[in-house]
Amino acid sequence: MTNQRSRREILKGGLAAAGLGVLGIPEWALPALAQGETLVPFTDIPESVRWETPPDRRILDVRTIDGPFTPADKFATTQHYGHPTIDPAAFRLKVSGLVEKPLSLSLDDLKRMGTTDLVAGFECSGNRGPLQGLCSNGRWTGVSLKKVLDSAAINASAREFVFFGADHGEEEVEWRTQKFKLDVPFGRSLNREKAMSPEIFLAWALNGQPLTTHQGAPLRLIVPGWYGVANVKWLSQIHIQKDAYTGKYQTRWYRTIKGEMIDGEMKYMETAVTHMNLKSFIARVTKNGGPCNITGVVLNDGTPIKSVEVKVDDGPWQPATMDPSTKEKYGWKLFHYAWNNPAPGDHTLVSRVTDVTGKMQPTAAELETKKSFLEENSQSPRKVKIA
Ligand SMILES: Nc1nc2c(c(=O)[nH]1)N[C@H]1C(S)=C(S)[C@@H](COP(=O)(O)O)O[C@H]1N2
Ligand SMILES: [Mo]
Repeated sequence: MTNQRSRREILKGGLAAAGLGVLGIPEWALPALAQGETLVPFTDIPESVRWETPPDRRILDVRTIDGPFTPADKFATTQHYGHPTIDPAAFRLKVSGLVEKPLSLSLDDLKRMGTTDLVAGFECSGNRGPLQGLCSNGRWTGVSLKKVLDSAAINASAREFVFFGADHGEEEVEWRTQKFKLDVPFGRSLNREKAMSPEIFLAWALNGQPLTTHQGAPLRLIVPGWYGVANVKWLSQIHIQKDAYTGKYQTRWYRTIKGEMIDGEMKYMETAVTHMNLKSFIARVTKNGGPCNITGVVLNDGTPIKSVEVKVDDGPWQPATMDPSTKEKYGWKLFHYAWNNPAPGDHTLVSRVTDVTGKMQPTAAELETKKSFLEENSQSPRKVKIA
């Protein structure tokens, strides 16, 4: 038995036990296939993948992507402290600190401040190949954060805007030779300029339905074009201060350590995880008789896209076509590539995206000096088998 064969047999066995089809996903979860169309199997799915994830986490099976919006019950989801319990009737968003008018707003108060839609997709900064399942795209309904902040009358001295979730946990906080165990909320901050920019959004609905607990009900922050961690769920308080916020998930966990050549010397620099780096990946391959159709996803910070190319095995880069249904600035973009008459056997497929500034998705080799695993946006190969 070859390695590959045994891996596939094991995968099959495990899936049968879980009551799933050979593809590892319930039949109803698959997008409709055209008549005569079949899904081409990926052969690089790690044995360790658990499609049946714990109830508060979920990866998106990217093979099910068939349109611009991810349904709420498939939307990728994760967090650090589990789900908090919030009574929506008693819920108030507090705005405190360096403001003339501290606020305590119910969801209805917020809705009266205006209701607009924003299409935004994001990925967790830990998302990576081959599965790339920690990303999704949605149509959010809510209000511009700036409207809320303007009504609180922000003090001129305000510099740092801290967003706290209702979720919390015990953390060890070190000071000099002392260690304290403190119960702290999940918090993330934005500087004044970013917090006051008009696209920052407070959302109470996804795809036309109230947020579920998984997505941060009743209210979450959306920082369009930034990695998932910025989008604070179960948002309960905005505290405005002068000093930099130094919570664990602000200044320690969501950092990238990467070597850069500066004046001929390698310097290891640490940067904050903020806007999404330019990424594309192949999500799904289908076959209709001879030809195959490859569908993929582009995520970035909203900079317009110039092109996506696809490479089959050692062939040349070939242009893919952008899907006209995904044109929103901060939404993910889908692309398609017609792979005509692929030979039976194993193949490697990879995509790369270029934006209008000329920036191109890096190769894995170009990211070699990145020591921490977040912000992994390199070209992401997939392996398939044509029957
Ligand atoms: N309150 C709160 N918000 C949070 C987190 C958290 O732990 N607590 N995790 C962040 C991270 S790391 C990610 S990737 C996204 C995930 O959002 P989703 O579950 O809607 O995909 O939520 C972000 N917002
Ligand atoms: Mo994340």
